[in-house]
Amino acid sequence: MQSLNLVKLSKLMENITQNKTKNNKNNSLKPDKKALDNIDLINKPLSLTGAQIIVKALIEEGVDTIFGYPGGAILPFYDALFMQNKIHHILNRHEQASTHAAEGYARSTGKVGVITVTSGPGATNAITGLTDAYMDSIPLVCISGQVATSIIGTDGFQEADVTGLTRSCTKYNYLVKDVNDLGNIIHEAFHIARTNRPGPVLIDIPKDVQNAHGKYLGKPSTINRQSYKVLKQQVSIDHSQIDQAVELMKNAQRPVFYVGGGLINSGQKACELLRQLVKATGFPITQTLMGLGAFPTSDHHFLGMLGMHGTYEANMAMYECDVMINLGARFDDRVTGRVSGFSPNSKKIHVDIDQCSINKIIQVDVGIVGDAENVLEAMLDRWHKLKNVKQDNTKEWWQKIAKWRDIKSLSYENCSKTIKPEYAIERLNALTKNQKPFVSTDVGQHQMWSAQYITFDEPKKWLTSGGLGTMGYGVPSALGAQVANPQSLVICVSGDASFMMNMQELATLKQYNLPVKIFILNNRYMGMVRQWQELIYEKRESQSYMESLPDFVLLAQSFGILGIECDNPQNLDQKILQMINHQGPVLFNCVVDKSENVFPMIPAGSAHNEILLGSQAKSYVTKDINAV
Ligand SMILES: Cc1cc2nc3c(=O)[nH]c(=O)nc-3n(C[C@H](O)[C@H](O)[C@H](O)COP(=O)(O)OP(=O)(O)OC[C@H]3O[C@@H](n4cnc5c(N)ncnc54)[C@H](O)[C@@H]3O)c2cc1C
Ligand SMILES: Cc1ncc(C[n+]2csc(CCOP(=O)(O)OP(=O)(O)O)c2C)c(N)n1
Repeated sequence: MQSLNLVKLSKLMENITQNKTKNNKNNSLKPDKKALDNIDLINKPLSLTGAQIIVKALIEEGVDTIFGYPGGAILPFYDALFMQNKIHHILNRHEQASTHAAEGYARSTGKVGVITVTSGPGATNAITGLTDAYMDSIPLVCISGQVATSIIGTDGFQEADVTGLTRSCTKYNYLVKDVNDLGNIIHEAFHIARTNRPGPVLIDIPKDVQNAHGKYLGKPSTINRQSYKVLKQQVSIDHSQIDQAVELMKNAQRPVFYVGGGLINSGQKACELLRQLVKATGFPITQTLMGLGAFPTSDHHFLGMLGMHGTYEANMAMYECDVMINLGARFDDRVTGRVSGFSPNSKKIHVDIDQCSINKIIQVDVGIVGDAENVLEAMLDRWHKLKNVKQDNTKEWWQKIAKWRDIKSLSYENCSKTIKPEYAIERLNALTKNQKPFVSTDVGQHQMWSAQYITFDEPKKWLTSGGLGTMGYGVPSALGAQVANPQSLVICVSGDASFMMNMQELATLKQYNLPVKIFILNNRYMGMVRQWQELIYEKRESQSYMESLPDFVLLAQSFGILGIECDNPQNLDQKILQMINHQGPVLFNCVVDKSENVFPMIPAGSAHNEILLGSQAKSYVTKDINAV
């Protein structure tokens, strides 16, 4: 059987070679793209090259798209890729962009994003994106080429200790030494990336392993790793803890749900169960930057985002609540502020799939380890069985919240001459929200204004770099989301400084005609840095002014895409409409007020009740604000 397969394979390779020669004679580079597909896995076990095994295993994992950049050590794989037509390869212009594109693809679909890079600089360029995905729990598989095994450790050309370098920024990593292990490793990598707390997994594959022949047995029906158990498949949640949690909720007078990115990871059903629980309990809810969209932000139970740039009502509710229910959030320091002043008088419930998250930063009264979907199902079931729940337990609490809401902490002084950045985002939202766009951002003030003013009524629509705060994330992640969702409107809100960190991706957008709309809030500053310098460093604007910027319209044109500029609030709507009605990619240079700051703001190290308000909101503050 096996020898028959080898005969088949060698015939096939002969055909491929003949085809290639023929094609080359015709000066055409088109190969027989079906060649690799024709290798029949039914007649397993089959000897393939390592490179072919990678392609086959990716196809069996259902991979339709990979983002990457070739180079010497990954060329065998790129050659095998050339011989098939199931996987679409997007050629980014920088490996960092490939990783963010894969993140955008993954976050917007719930699938694993895949990246392929070469050894040395290819792999090191991917490290920022891997770290970003690690911080934000995004499932990725990164395949890196490595120098041949005989050269490893000799400072070979383009050699880097990639497994060493990525050990702390991946959920798991592998250096494959034997081609016969390759197939299983790839399937295991996908399994690890997507299950439990998702994250990036790297597989470093030396060039000789890609060239060697080995056996591939196909995708195993189950993956059993002694040290790795999948929580979602374990139905046995600790019901005594669910009972304790629901008992606290039942007696709460000032409860608040604090919901994070874990809900988005858990999936659509978890988000639906959350809606049901909020409806059943009538409790207010706040979401982290990473959680936006898990619960509809237009619902009246939603208090706005919490944390450093969260709303007054969300932060005050967190400060004064008596029961806090954290669902899939990790008590990040942008959220807690000074830990000793965080939600000082509440009983705390924390639901997280990662055991290590519980009691890591904030000591809780009830810690439940589990997938949000399973836990919410159990909580809801328990809540419905409760008897004698007082309907008006939280009436006074809602009255207090209404007073906090009256402050209108997101209000700002608008202007008829210059475009206020908040206004620009509000208009962008108003003119696009009926299309339910995917929105990515870069990092800085524009990111916070987007979080504050854009409506997110569905999960997976919001793509932002929360944990690492990576400038340069916005354009490529939007690109990845657009590849995954070709019919959807995809907008990237960026800043002039962040945009320039990955602007080479305009070429990728053009090449694949990906109609991403890039909306730059151009304040000529690293605005967020300038804001801190103004508020904390007595206005010493050290290195935060962008003295030289390109002409963004001409820049867009030079890449062959449409550039639009607007500096007048009166023209803004019409130009935004021009942008969204354009069929292809657009670079929109929105020239905004240079000196606007993001408010509210809780200075780092302060507590939630030490929140700073903008001047407009301050004017709404009344003396009896806390008197209910
Ligand atoms: C300039 C800037 C300003 C920022 N300001 C703010 C701010 O004002 N407010 C704010 O909220 N953030 C802010 N952030 C983001 C902040 O740094 C963190 O990224 C964010 O708060 C973390 O969100 P999260 O707690 O939802 O955690 P995530 O990073 O999304 O982590 C998710 C948690 O859920 C768990 N989990 C994963 N899957 C599941 C599952 N299936 N079931 C259950 N649990 C699961 C994980 O183990 C993890 O603990 C800012 C970032 C930047 C760059
Ligand atoms: C790669 C990287 N370098 C530095 C920073 C620190 N940083 C955070 S926000 C910011 C300024 C961003 O400026 P811009 O993109 O113009 O956005 P704005 O704040 O003006 O909206 C900087 C430098 C970062 N987050 N990421």
